[in-house]
Amino acid sequence: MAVTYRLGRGALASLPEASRPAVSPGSVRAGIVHLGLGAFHRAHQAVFTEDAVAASGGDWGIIGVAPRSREILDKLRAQDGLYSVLTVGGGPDRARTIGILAGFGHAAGDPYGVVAAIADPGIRIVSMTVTEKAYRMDPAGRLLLDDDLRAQLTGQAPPVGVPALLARALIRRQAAGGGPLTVLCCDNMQGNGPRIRGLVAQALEVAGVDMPAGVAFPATMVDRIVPATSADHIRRAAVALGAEDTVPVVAEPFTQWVIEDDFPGGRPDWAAAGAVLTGDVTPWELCKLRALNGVHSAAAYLGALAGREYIADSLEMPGMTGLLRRFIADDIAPTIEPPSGVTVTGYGEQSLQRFANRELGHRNLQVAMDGSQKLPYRMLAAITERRRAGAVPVWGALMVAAWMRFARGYADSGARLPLDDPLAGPIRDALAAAPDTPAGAVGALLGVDAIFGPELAGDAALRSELVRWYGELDRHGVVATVKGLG
Ligand code: CS2
Repeated sequence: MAVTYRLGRGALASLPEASRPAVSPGSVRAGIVHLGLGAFHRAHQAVFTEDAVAASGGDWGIIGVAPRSREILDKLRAQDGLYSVLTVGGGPDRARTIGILAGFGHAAGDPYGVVAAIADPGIRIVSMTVTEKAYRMDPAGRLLLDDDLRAQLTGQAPPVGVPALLARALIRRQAAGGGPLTVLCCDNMQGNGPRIRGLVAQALEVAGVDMPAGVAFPATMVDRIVPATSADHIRRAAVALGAEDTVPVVAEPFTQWVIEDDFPGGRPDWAAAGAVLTGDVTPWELCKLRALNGVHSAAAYLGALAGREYIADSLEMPGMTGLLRRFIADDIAPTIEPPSGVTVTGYGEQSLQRFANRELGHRNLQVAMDGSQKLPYRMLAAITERRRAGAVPVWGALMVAAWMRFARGYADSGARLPLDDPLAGPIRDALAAAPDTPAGAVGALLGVDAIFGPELAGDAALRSELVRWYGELDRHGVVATVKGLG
C-alpha cells in the first residue's frame, strides 16, 4: 500500500476506522501524569486508559514525562501527540493510533514544570514506568542516598531523579491544597506499591516533612512484551497504518494489567478496558516476575552466551524449552500460590509460547540488560525461598550461573557481550580481583552485596551448585549443556 500521510490529527480522517484513536485527540483533559514515556507505557497503560475513557468517560488524559532524552517528545509533538501501536504475531500486523496523550513534560530539562504538573489539582494519579534502577534503592528498598540526591531532596538542586521528583511534587501539592493522589508504580518489582511508599516516605524524611494524608500507593502487575522499536517495525507500522509514524511501538497481542484498587482521587474505568481490579495483586505479581520475567531472563542469558540474537532464537535451541519447563516446575512453582484458576506450570507454558513470537524481534541483549536490578525479583527471591525450605534449586542455580558467565562480558564463541548494567563497575572490579576460575568468579560475584546479600552469599550448598554449573558452561558451552538437559 502506498503511504502518503504523516501521522497527525490532519491524517486521522484518512486512516481506516479500526486504526483511529478510540477518543478524540485533545478532547480529554489530563488527570494522570506519567513518568517514563518509553515504549512499554505507550503500548500498555496508555492503551488501557484510552479504552477506559472511550468506554466510560472521565478526565483521564495523560501528561507524558520523558525522564532524560527529549527526542521522543519532539517526535510526538510533531505528530500532535499521536503514535501507533503495531500488534504483531498470530495473524497479520495490526496498527492502531492512540490519542490519549494530553500534554508533555521533560524531567531533565524542566523538572519544576513536572513538579507543578503533579501538584495541579486536576491530576489525581501519577504513574511510572522508569525501570528498576531509576528508583535508586538497595535490595532492602532503602534509598541509595548520596550528596546529589540529598541536594535534590532538600531543594538545593533541581529534582531531576524520580525519588526527588515525587517527593518535591508531594510537598508542593500539599502546600497548594491539592486533593488525594495515587502514586502508581508500573515497574516489574515485587510489592511495587508498598516499596515505592517506603522510598517516598524516606525521601520526604530527608526533605524534613511527613507523608501527606490522602496519598495511596497501590501495587500493580503489568504485562505485555514490548521490544525496542526497530527500523523494520517502523516500516511495517507505516504499511499497517497507511500513514508514516516516526515513533510507533510494537507489541504482542497479549496484554494484562492487575491493579490493587486503592485510588482516593478516583481512577479511569480500567476494568471496562479489560484490567483486573483486585484487593491483592501478590499472586499475580509472583507469577509474572518468576514464571514470566525470570524465565525470560534465563532464556536471554543462555541465548546471548550461545550467540543467539533474539529471544525466539533462544527458545529454538535444542533442549531449551524442556529445560525452561523444568526450571518453572521444579524451582518456581513451589514458591508461588497462584491466583485462583491458574497453575504456575500453565502460566509458564503460556510465557514460553509468548516468547516464541518471532515477529516481535525481541533481542536477548535487551532482556539481559540491568541484570543486577532484575535478578533479585526474578530469580533470587525464589531461590532464597527454596533454600529456606531445604531444597537446592538446581535449575535456578544454572540460570544464575549463566548470568555470571554473561557478566564476564564474553559469549561462548569469545565474542564480546556488553554489560549494560548500573552495577557494571562493581561487577567488573569484583571479577578482576578474583582468579578466573569457576570458584573464583562465583565467589567474586556472590560478594557483590547489592545483588546477593549475605544469606545467599553465605550459603555453601548454593555456592557449590553455582560453581558446578559455571564449570559446566565453561567446559561445554551453553549449546551442549542445554541440549543435554532438555
Ligand atoms: C523483559 C520485560 O526486558 C525485560 O527484562 O523481561 O520487559 C518483559 O518483556 C515484560 O515485563 C513483559 O510484560
